[in-house]
Amino acid sequence: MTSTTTSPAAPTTHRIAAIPADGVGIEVIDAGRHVLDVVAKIAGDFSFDWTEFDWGSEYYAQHGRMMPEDGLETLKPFDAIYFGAVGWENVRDDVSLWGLRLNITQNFDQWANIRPVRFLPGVLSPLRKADDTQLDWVCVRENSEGEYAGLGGRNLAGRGPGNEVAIQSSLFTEKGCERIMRYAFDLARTREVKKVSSVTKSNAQQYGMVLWDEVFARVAADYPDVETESVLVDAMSAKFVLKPEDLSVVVASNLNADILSDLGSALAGSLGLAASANINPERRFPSMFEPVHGSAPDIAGQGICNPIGTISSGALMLEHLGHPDAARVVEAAIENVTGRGVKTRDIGGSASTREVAEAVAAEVEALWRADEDTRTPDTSDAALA
Ligand code: GGG
Repeated sequence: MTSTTTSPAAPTTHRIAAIPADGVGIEVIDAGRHVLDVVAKIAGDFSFDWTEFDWGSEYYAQHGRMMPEDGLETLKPFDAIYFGAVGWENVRDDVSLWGLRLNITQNFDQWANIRPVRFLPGVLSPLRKADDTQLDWVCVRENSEGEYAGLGGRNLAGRGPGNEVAIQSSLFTEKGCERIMRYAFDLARTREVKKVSSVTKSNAQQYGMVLWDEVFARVAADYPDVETESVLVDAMSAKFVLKPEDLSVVVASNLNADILSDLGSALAGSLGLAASANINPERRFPSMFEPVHGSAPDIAGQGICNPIGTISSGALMLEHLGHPDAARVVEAAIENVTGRGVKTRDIGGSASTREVAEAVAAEVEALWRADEDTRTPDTSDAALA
């Protein structure tokens, strides 16, 4: 006789490489992992199998490099990477950045860097209009070329002090521009306000940025349902402050988006709030999730840094791994926790990093239980893959 009962599907295990790296990276990754483990436990249909790597500036002090020579090969089989922050005083900043973070983003072709700008309840924004205006936009950063192409060199040092020259070239390819712009348009279509703002500087940069503008116009023609604008980077920085309610998706080159997204998170209240996903949309390589902030040596090791950017990056990772319900619950938990005033000192509170993480984890648990009856199991292809 054949049994008609079906046993529940075995939980999916996601293999995650954690790279806390430098300074506050260690504290925020610890906090983020705590929340993610609680989410997985309570959701029940997935779990995390963490492998932590001690790569970073201390590793450099011992080995003369930021990560092992075969580090990329080691990372390749993982489902995702959860990254802290890079940069410490013992290693020149360009060496640490290129030796670890950019080594991963560039070689794993994580060409889309998604940086949401979220205004949270209970967090005071320096913008007065944030008090009574709904503000919420996403910076889409071209993450593989542009000003970060790493092309150039230095010469003529031999002529003596004051005579050296350097060239740092930007690289703009039609393919590189087109793929990030299509990503931005596709994202805009999922949002309430269907609009893409392209950030340019084609009045001064007559080659790369003119190509950028031309590709934007061509791609925009395929999305007639999405409103567009093209704004010079200087005007866009003013617009972030003066008319942010006009923004939904902002697509920009590598450097421009890096600067603008810092401005965005400062306007939302703190750099410590900003999340980021470095995505390889083709899924040929693992994608990497990290807070926007750096290693913050001035407060590192004190247990007072803000973990929200890292926890929110964890929500982006959950979404990427096929758990949108879990991602939404983490986002809602963060809102409830800041709304209740459980905040680190950069946003006007007195809670420690760990206290915020524990409060978010407890809130996740409470929200999940409250919503249990209405939630259906996640059976999407991505979740089952
Ligand atoms: N978690 C992000 C991080 O560590 N950033 C360090 C940094 O200096 N980044 C500069 C950049 O990526 O443009």
